Amino acid sequence: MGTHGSGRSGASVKRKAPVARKSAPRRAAGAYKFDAAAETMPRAEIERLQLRRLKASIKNAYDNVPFHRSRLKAQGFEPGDLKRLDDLAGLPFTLKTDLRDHYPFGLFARPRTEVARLHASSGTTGKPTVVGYTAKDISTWADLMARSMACAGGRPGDVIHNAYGYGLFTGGLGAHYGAERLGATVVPMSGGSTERQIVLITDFGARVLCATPSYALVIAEVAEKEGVDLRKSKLEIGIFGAEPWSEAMRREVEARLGLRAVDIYGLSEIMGPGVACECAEAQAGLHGWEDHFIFEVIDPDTGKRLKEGDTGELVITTLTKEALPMIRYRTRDITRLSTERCACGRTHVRIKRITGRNDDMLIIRGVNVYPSQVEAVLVGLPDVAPHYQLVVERKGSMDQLTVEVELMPNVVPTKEQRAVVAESVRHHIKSIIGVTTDVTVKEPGEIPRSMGKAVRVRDLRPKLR
Ligand code: DLL
Repeated sequence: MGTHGSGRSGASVKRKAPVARKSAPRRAAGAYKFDAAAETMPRAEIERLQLRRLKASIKNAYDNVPFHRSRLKAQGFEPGDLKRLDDLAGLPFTLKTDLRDHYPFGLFARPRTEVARLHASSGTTGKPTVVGYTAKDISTWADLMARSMACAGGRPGDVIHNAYGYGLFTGGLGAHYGAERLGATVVPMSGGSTERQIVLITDFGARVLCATPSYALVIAEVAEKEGVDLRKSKLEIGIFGAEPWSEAMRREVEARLGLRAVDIYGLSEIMGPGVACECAEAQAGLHGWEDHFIFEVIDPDTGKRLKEGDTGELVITTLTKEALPMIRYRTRDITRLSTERCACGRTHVRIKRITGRNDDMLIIRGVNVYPSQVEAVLVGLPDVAPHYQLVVERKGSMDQLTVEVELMPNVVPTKEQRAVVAESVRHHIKSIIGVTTDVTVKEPGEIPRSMGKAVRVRDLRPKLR
């Protein structure tokens, strides 16, 4: 920390305990204020705050969401029964399918008229997962995102180039509001038009780049091809997330863009980006903001809570969300936790790098894709058999998804017919799921049939370390 207006680059931040600034940093009206007390709170105090907020959050869910109320009641649980933080471990999990089953607004704890914004991410089938925010939720999110950006080394007065996608995806607007709250100048670039990104990064003097790590590498590659040396630009910090990435990838992108790359984590169901973020000082795990969330790691098979340091599935409970309180949401993300004090001085738990997921969701260039969604698209198309495989490869620094489909046996497999089917599959997947794919049209019977569970995905990407 200590990076607010200090003039030091992210790369040279010293390892020292955070210090609150004496003079207020230059800020836009209502902007984020660095709160050392919140980020370096003794753990006993964090837990006291969590218990108080958890009681209120469970009551919000119980009073206002019939789904939560009936499940808690079925266990004989009333909100007043929650006495200790550990009591949370006895409550039921919430799953992504619960959101789908109550599509679109059934898990909201506020009437639609109090919902200021909706976002959506891929659901497991045709319907997206819809999330909602009150005006206060959006403000809390902006605070946490500004806190995350400051933690990553961003500071008021920075130019923040935001290449996360704008729209229903939480990345673009999440980073946007956070950058404004921080008191930075935000460039709302969104993804794509890579040549233009490079011109604007250079001309506007961006110090911070927000993007998925794979897109950051694309920016580096295109710049190199064009003979632009972004290492000589003003870029100092990359705030990269929304997909799993490795230490090797971090080193690569840092070397090629000449910046310090920091990992940021979040998910729409819980809030969006800014649930947790690494600090520039240690780059050793993501500080999970425990004044707003409770993090647990469970054994994905038994559902039992694991002890600190053990690897399992991350489960998150929200403490301050108004519109969409979440009780023990199973993220499917695999990681481990550490409450060991960080070199930066922050006391909030660290979530170690997310190494993968324990469901079949793929993240292709930042877009979440479930095989079942692709299946739902294919089943609706004429001439295409319901047999398919998804092949994921790394081409350069980008993930490429190829959908292998089969023609129906009654279709004459001319070259033209294949081309028509390929284009139709590509077009429908792009417009319904939002991801660009290659399509290979195979002969009837060519896709391998399975005796047990069908193998839907061939993931040929190098494994994360
Ligand atoms: O990806 C929110 C986000 C935007 C995070 C920008 C960071 C930056 P969803 O689209 O709902 O939300 O996808 C959430 O993405 O459950 C993880 O599987 C994956 N994910 C997000 N951040 C990371 C990360 C946004 N740093 C899902 N490392 C999550 C690994 C990540 N996986």
